Amino acid sequence: MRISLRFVIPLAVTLGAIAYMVVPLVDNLTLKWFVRDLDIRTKLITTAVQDPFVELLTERTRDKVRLQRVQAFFNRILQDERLFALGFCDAAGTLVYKTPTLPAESTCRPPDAPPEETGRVLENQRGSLHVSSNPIVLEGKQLGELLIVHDMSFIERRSADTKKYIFYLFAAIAAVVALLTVVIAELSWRGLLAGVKALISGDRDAQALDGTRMPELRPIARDLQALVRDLEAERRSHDESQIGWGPDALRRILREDLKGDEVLIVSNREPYIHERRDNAVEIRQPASGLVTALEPVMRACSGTWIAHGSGSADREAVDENDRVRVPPEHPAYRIRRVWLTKAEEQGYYYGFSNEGLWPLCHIAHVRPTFRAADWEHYRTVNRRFADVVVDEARTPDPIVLVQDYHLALLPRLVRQRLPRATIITFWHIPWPNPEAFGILPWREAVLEGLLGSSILGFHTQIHCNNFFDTVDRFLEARVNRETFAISYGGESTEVRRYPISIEYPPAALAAQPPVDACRNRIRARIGADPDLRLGLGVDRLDYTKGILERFMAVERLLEIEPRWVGKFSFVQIAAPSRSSIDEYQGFEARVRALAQRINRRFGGGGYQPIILKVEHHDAREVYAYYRAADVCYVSSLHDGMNLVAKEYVAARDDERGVLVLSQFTGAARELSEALIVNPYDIEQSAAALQLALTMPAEEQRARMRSMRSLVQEFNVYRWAGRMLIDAARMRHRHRVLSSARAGRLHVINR
Ligand code: ADQ
Repeated sequence: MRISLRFVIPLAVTLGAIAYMVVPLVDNLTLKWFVRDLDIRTKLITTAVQDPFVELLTERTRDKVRLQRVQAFFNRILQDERLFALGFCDAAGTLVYKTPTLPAESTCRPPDAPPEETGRVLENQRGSLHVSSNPIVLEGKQLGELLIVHDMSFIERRSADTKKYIFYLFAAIAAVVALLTVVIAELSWRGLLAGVKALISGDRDAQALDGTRMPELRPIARDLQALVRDLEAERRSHDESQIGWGPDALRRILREDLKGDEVLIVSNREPYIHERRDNAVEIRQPASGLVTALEPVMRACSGTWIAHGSGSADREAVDENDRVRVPPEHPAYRIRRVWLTKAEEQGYYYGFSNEGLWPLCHIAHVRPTFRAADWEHYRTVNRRFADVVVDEARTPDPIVLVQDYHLALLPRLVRQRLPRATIITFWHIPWPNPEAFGILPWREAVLEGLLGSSILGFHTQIHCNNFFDTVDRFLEARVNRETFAISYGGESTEVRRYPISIEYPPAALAAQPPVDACRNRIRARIGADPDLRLGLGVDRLDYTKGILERFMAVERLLEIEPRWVGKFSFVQIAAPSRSSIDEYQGFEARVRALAQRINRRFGGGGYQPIILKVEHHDAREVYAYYRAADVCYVSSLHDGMNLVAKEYVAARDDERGVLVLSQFTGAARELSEALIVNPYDIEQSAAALQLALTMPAEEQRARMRSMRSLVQEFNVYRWAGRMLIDAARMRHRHRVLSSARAGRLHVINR
């Protein structure tokens, strides 16, 4: 229907135009051309008859004889079928000779009339006649004028024929034009639709191609793209909020959005460590936020986790390819272990990563140490990890999730060898401002390494912004803060905020007894009265966690509120960490000394205000402490996120307990119902502890409920899922671009 209208309308319009404009125009033109032809013909005839006619006019004879001879002469000339009549006007303007056909309207011109350039057209009952007056001259003297009258009926006949043919011709052209209009309209409509669809689908690469094919779309493309991006973002956030985020959602993304594509995780720390104790091999999970976060992802996608084999029995546990399937009880994925020498581990892990990058990125007033030898080890180990990634990859375009500051050079190394891989790097610690980062002697190399990533993630927007500022300062890169992308060396890296979280509900919560039972059990374990109010700190023993400041706040609380002496204790669970580094040994010593001093000052008779447990705990054990504590104090001096804060909230299904949280954690940006403090401000922190210990149950419940729903909604599956969804979107775009390119090459090659 649409197509037939597109055909009929242009056809009707064209035929109308022929009838009302083309035919009269053609009529007029052909008449003009024929009149001009007749003028020329007349002149030819005049020239041809001039001499014999002059002879006739001037011969000495009687008038009657001359009349007969002229009549005969005229009759001979009139044998030409187009000539209709002839006449002769003498010099005085009197008609002297004429054929009987000469119409009365063909009169002689006055003797002094200027010569005629063209003939006149006369209409009489016979039709149209062409009349022209042609001078007959003898030796420069005009004898008179020869009237030559042409019959124009043949012109009308021809004109009618011409009109007919022209009408047919134009009708045929109209039909072709109408047909072409239909085809072109259909094609360009489809093209336009395809262009708009490409824009709407958010396919920037396809848009670029269509943009070159359809330059008319370019002016609106940018606006449309911005609109589409907004709509897409809105749709994504809408969709995201609709998803019930759990292992099934991740599996669905991996299956549907990523079509079961290969996933590799690369991190320094392995999720399971095999240790030899006495004569047995023990398997333990390290106290690491990173492992806590990524283990559920790996379980969901059954991929490969590449990590440093650091356990004393790790080599015994692997197969001939250095692989081991985990978790031990229900194997769901595999670890590929990377072996390092003692010197490499020392230089790469303890040296450059933890004495260099860690203090560089955390504002905790510990000076970073940069040694050239450590840097060399760091480069060597990053290359070795890259080799293993390439070795483990079964496809040319795996999704590689690179974890943390130990592997800053890896993204570029992998990109060079697997250019089609989607590399998502997540930086778990803060990113400093350019001034702070600028002291790193190999700052450009680290930045270049990270910019090998397809996507680079941080916990907070501040860290993303600091990264943009740093790249802007030290590299010749194009930083686009509107699209959150950095272009460097012809490649693009999207820099995004992905606040990490925890599994919800946490697996370690599943077998927990009720809160009251946990309270009693924990108090019994520390040899305390069941009514003792309990504060809790859970950390790796690290100077960034603010453990000293935390103890000082407890001390200050006991000073200003002595009623808590004997009635309140603070349990610090501190997992030993990086203990071969001097700074950490010194820190542990300072923590122990401060705890002892406070205990000496306020303790006695079995009561200890600070209960310090420097040891690793099983996750279930940690959760039992969370459930038993009245207050949990997270006092980090600087922390990317801090998962302890979220774990405490998740553990409190009784909606009781108070979280005191440092403003310098990423978590403080999300858990605003916590009591937010500056841990350097001991007075304020002590006041917050006091407030927590005296907070009415209703207020505790309201705050806890709100934080729990946030952690539930924004759990670790959502953190990983958002990255995977973004990776899927990016891969889809690249596929469209590649197939468009292939199509183009195909056309060019033909
Ligand atoms: P971490 O600095 O390790 O993580 P955090 O986020 O608090 O810090 O995670 C620590 C994890 O270890 C928690 O799951 C906690 O339960 C566990 N843990 C701590 N002490 C323990 C102990 N004694 N025994 C057993 N388990 C213990 C880094 C960054 C953080 C970021 C995470 C995740 O420094 O800012 O939140 O990565 O990205």
